[in-house]
Amino acid sequence: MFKSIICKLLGIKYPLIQGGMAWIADAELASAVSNAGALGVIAAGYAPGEWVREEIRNTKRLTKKPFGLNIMLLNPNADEIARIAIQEKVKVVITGAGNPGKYIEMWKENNILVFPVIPSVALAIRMERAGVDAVIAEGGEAGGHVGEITTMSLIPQVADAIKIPVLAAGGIADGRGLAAAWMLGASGFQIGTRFLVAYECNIHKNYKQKILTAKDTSTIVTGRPTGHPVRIIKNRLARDFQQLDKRNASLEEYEELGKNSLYRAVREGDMDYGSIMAGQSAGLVKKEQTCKEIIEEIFLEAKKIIVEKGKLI
Ligand code: TUI
Repeated sequence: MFKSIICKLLGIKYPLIQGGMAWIADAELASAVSNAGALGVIAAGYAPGEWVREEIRNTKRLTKKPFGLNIMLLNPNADEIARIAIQEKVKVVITGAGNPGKYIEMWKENNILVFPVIPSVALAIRMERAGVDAVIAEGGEAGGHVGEITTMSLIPQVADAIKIPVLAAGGIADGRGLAAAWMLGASGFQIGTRFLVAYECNIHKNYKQKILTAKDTSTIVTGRPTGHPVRIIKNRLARDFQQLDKRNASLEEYEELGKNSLYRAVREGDMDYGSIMAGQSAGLVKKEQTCKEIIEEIFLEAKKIIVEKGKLI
């Protein structure tokens, strides 16, 4: 069950990709996810190229299974990282926060699979035409930089609009969400928030605690006027960003407030002025587990639900 085209394309057991969380998704997390049979992903985030190269090499030491590299296209080093993906023979590149059009030909010539994250049908169509292998359609429930359309509405519309495989992201944290996304037409999934509390996830314990105690209403999207809206857990930083949103502040003011804020949350555990990126599904995340336990539990639950609900029809 859930054996899909994505398993075949990537050479993995479960059609699940770990979200490419900036400052968070390192070699340890990526290799743990890959060793458990899904696709682990290193997040380049805002990191320099040399850090990315090192993490790719470290991941290769920690797993013999396939893994991916997430390139966040707002990174000023994106061009260099795009070339590092080729030099280091990465199997699959996932892109976020922009249109990867200018890199696609070069990656495809080097036999790299390309899975862009897209927030709309229009971009999905453009990406299919540009020759990508699959798209990750991400609903606005996701954490971090988000689009406006919800997963429930986005997945079936993207699935109808293109022929290449669609992976669903945003709001999925358990077997119920995964089963629902499968029914909407997804042949694979991306999960970020639930992996934040994995034992193999190297973030500050305060960050994990925030996820474990989050409720349905704990997150908020700020920064819409900048064109780069971001979903984070509500705290003093979120409140100050909201003030900027209200008075149409300048980009410089956003930059000043946001500077190093993700690092402050992830590494220093600053829960007041750190940027605690998380999806709305944080309210579903109640316990720390290994990546293997998380993955196996989600797929077992999804399978049970589909079988049991099927009997009612
Ligand atoms: O990229 C993400 N999530 C992220 S990136 C990030 S780092 C960051 N920090 C502060 C501000 C901005 C970024 C934290 N979380 N998810 C994938 C994603 N991609 N969501 C939305 C998009 C997207 C948006 C516009 C993809 C393509 C796109 O194209 C616009 C265009 O250029 O056509």
